[in-house]
Amino acid sequence: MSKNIALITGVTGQDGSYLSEFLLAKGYEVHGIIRRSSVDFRERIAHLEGTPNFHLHYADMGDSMSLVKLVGKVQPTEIYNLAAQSHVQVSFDAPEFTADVDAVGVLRILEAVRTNHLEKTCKIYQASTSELYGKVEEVPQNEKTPFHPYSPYAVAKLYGYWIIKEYREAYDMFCCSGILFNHESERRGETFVTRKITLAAARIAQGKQDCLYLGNLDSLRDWGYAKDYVECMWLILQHDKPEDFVIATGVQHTVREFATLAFHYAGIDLRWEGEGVNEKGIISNISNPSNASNLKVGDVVVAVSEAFYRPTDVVNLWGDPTKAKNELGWNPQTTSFEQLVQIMVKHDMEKVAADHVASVMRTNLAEYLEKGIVK
Ligand code: NAP
Ligand code: F7E
Repeated sequence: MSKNIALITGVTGQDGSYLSEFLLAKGYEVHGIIRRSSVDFRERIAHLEGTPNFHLHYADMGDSMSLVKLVGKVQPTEIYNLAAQSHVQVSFDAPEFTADVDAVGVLRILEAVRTNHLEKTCKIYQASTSELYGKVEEVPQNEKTPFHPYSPYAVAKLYGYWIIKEYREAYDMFCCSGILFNHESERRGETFVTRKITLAAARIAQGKQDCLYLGNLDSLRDWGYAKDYVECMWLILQHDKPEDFVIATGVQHTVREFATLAFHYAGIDLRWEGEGVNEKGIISNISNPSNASNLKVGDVVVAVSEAFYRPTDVVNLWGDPTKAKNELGWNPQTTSFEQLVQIMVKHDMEKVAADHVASVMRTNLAEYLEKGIVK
């Protein structure tokens, strides 16, 4: 039997790290693309480095030659194209870079496969996104819902979606899009709204931060757990024919609801007062007071800042995962919204506490060294 060899672009990201673990557990040889950075600690995959079937290679989505050479060297049977400038708000500040990596980058991967004559043996998964629905034309959204991208990120991803479809039809390649709705985890980047909230709730509960500033609290998202979603990426490539799938939980919540629940799990109940930019999250009850915090009922711990409003914002994402459920046998309710928030808050409460202990130890050590107590 031929060996399963996966090449993952974006291996250092949230999804890349979970997908690597998933594929290694299935016996795959996993190759990941990394790029040079001045800080070489790759936090999300550090625990995998040194694993016999796990290999990292330098390349870049902006560098065709590096991709062609790497695809030729690795001879993958499956490529998971997860690399992207994935932050919607950042795409307004760096639209050209976003287009290069998120749009033309997809083309570069497809051409790297063709240049190496692997189009009949290598399947390709493309990380498409619910942001394609943008200024939504129907709710909930499924595989037939028209697209209306509403940010430079979404427009770039739309090119990726269509070029994948084009190569499938023109060259009979097994390439597919997973149209994934927001998926979060304790490994989520710290500037996405969910992780920003869970980290801030943990810091505020432990007296390390006074207030959390957010943008649009009314925005609706269909949030799932990233660990559950990487299974779908694999299932899409194991399907008998190449097709696109919506991956979502089918349940919608506002940013405000996410924040209310996250603070609750951190021991702080909130009530909301005011509207728009004047809305505030105010403490109504403290169930788990930390010695380190001086919090009291009535304190404002969440406020709105216009700095986090977007020139155009996608405000009503709600996915219909029926096709994935019926054709891939995937369960969209493996982890509930409540469980997801709880997992993230528990992780961040522990992280903030551990960071505090580490900082106290560093301070003590510096003092002991200065006084000559330790040498
Ligand atoms: P992420 O945590 O932001 O990870 C992005 C990855 O892309 C990182 O490994 C990053 O490398 C890499 N990358 C960026 N530019 C690159 C370049 N020029 N060359 C090589 N690698 C580059 O994103 P994620 O949340 O795991 O998402 C994975 C994919 O799914 C992305 O394509 C995203 O757009 C898409 N998506 C995500 C969601 C979601 O809710 N998470 C939903 C739908 C679609 P560095 O570590 O070096 O920066
Ligand atoms: O924003 C609102 C914001 O940045 C969610 C990426 O993985 O999922 C992600 O994109 C909502 C938006 O994710 C803040 O305006 C309010 O309406 O967490 P986010 P996103 O833009 O949905 C999709 C599916 C992807 O494909 C992307 O790669 O929350 N919001 N206040 C805020 N958002 C942020 N970041 N920060 C705030 O303070």
